Amino acid sequence: MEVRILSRKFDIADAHLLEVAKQHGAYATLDKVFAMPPADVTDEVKNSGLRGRGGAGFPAGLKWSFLPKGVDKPVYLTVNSDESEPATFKDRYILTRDPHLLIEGIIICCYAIGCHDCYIYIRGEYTTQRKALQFAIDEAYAAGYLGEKVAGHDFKLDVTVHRGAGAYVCGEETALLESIEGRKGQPRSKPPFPAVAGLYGCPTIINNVQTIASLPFILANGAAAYKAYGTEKSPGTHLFGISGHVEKPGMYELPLGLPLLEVIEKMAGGVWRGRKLKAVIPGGSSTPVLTPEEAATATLDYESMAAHKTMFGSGGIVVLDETVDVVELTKNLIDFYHHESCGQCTPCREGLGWMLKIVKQLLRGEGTIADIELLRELCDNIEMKTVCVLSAACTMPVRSYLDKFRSEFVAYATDRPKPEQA
Ligand code: L3W
Repeated sequence: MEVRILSRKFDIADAHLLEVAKQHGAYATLDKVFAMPPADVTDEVKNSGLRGRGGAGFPAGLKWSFLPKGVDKPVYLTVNSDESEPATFKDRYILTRDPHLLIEGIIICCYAIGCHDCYIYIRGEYTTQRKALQFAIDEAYAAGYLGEKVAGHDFKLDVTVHRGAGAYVCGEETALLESIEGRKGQPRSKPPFPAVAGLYGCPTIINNVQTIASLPFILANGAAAYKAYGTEKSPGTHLFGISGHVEKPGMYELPLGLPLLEVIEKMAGGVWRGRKLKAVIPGGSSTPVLTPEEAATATLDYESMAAHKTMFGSGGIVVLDETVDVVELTKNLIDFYHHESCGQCTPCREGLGWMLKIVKQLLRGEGTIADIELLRELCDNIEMKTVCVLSAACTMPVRSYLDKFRSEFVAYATDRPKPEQA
């Protein structure tokens, strides 16, 4: 099932070092790329159908083409390396095991969009990853792949790593820009989209690490070679992180479109300890949960996940076995998003705290059926009433837990002994 495009060098010893990476083809596409007009590079990416790998799946080449023409302002590339979505751990493999793949992708993107200053925004907790990345950047400067003349071509490019300080919301693209500019990471209203007015008010492309790391293969082998993997609307490969109650949790690069349960079974060894499957979170904590029946018909691509009323997300699959208490899980989830709310919008700041109180009340045996209804109502009233999607990233999965595992919430509101009876 596995395909090695992004992960080709992951198991090669010392592939994070320039010398070893070059022996295995790093930077080999650059001469070809610099011989192409920048617009042709964008077209190749457009034709490949590559979609943004941060969670939203927006077509990468299309995003680049939103950059305004003839504006007398610098264009920036910002690589979103914040990777804070719970259960998501794909980009850190690239950052530590093949950082030169990312740098090569950055050069390709910057050439295509006419950018001479790239910022990589990396989450503060990624200490090892930042060191590996900075080491690779320093090596790339020393070898002439970054700096005044990239790989000997008449193209200047500087790359700067900017560390976050541990806020989940800074993975949201406009909060990320605020943070780079030195302000508190609070999302901006969109439009204008960053492609029009982003970093320091200038046109800015923001792409995820994995999106950018996919570019060397596409430019080396052509859009058709990339489209040979995956499905028509979800082409290519993705790094899937499978965690939770499986025998072999880990990172697997797979073409999109494979059956979800087959992947869990064949790659991750199935549900651990011979237990039964209770549910699957398909793409990071923000994505609505799938029951075993739904998971049985879902495939790992954007369209199938949308058809199952969830999202493909960030490729972070979490398998939950029969022992999971869904009400406890819901509490953990709300607790996380409530803690990470930037506080800018009242429905998110106050509403998530309210939701947390209700679930805690249920767990203490002090909740009622009316509280369950209220929780559901709050989800509807908070979602899409805020500047960014952080609140929806909480309410969408919570609604799915409430709707699909209602009996567990009801049990806490009725069957369980109240504390004084216990
Ligand atoms: C120009 C237009 N640009 C859209 C751009 C926009 C952005 C991209 C996608 O949230 C999701 C979220 C999380 N002109 C444009 C345009 N764009 N229309 O396209 O935009 P959007 O708004 O659909 O999504 P988003 O705000 O980027 C991302 C979900 O991902 N998620 C989060 C994962 C988090 C990680 C992590 O920690 N690394 O992966 C997981 O499911 O809930 O729905 O660039 O500017 N007309």
